[in-house]
Amino acid sequence: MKTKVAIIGSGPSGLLLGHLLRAAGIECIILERQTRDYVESRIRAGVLETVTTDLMRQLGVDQRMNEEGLIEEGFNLADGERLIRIDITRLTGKHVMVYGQTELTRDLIAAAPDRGLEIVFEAKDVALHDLEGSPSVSYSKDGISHRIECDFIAGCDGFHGPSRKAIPAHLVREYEREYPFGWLGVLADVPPCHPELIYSNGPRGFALASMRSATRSRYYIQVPLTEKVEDWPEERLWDELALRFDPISERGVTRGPALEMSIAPLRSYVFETMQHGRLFLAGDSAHIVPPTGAKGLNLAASDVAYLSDALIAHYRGGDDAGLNGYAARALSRIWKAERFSWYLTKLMHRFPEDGAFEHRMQLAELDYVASSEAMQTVIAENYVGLPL
Ligand code: RFL
Ligand code: PHB
Repeated sequence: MKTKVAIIGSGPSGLLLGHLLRAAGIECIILERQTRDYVESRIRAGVLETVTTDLMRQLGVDQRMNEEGLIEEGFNLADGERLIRIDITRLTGKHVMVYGQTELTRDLIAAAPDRGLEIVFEAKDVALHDLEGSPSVSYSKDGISHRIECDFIAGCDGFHGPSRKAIPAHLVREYEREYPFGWLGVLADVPPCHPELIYSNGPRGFALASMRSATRSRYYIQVPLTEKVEDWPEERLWDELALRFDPISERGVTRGPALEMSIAPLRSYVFETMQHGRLFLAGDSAHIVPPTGAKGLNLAASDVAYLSDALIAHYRGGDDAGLNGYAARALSRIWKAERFSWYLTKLMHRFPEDGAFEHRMQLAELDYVASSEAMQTVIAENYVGLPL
């Protein structure tokens, strides 16, 4: 088999890239290790920047998003006692949208056949070959081996995929920070406790009240890395959420059966070697942010906006400036989103190594944010997403 661009991974980065290339008439194919069902039911991000919603609109796959997505004109930071509202729209003229990554993924997969975008699910043993010469990707499906020869490989296979690992170790420049806690998340069909998101740094630690719709809530709390989902019977989690959000939210926490509960570790990571020969990395394969800034999916979208521009320029007129400059262009936005996610993580969580002084610093900073429009503007313009 032959194609122009072999894309590994059908998360948001691979799917958006595939659609952008197909819309420009460029042949490509997506290889995905998991089943379609698995990919479509993975619960992850919830907040989309304009960068991401604009791509969905440009691709004409925005109908359900326009109908069901919630426009968020502000969000709240809380210091345990009070809400500090960040009025995104007044401060930046923009807004974000609550629309689940799960829904976005479903929309992109559903639209693929009509747009001539082939996705091979359950592609096993994906391996990359000859990145500096004539690249190809091999895989097996139902016990049969396949090889796809291509011009370029897009590594959109997330943090654990094979693409990043195919880059020779001596070329690698990477930066990492792990955090000593994770987020325990719960999704339930109950109305959210508050009309807008609340990120809270209260006496019992960090918690986030988010949502997917007017009838579906998503909550998270900070937990030590040693804890497991089994340590958290549903009632224990609802009790904890009620303690944190009942005093500060409009309606208080409504309980309901959990549709999903999971623990995600928090990490900051940048793999600066985003290009090697004819391999280009995009999304979580090249960088991870802690979820506090709601940036991960949106960075995946901005990476593929740059990468699709560069590939289209290559095929239209042989102009390779975009491909040569891809990593530098993407990294300039990635590092700023890394900074913001790290900053908000530091401001809103209890770090086991921190004492009473550091907590006072957090409270003083939150008090400063509450009183300073300049600080609120800085937070709003980063949260809403920096321009492409
Ligand atoms: P993905 O989504 O991980 O997709 C990678 C795909 O590659 C496949 N794959 C392989 N395919 C073939 N062969 C192999 N060997 C393969 N190995 C892996 C995988 O099966 C998968 O389908 O990466 P992508 O596309 O770069 O997208 C990144 C986003 O998914 C991620 O950044 C966000 O979910 C992060 N994130 C959030 N981002 C936001 O912008 N806003 C948020 O509100 C937000 N909240 C979150 C989050 C992530 C979370 N978790 C669980 C990590 C909340 C949570 C709890
Ligand atoms: C979510 O709704 O899953 C969500 C929202 C905001 C974040 C992270 C996750 O910062």
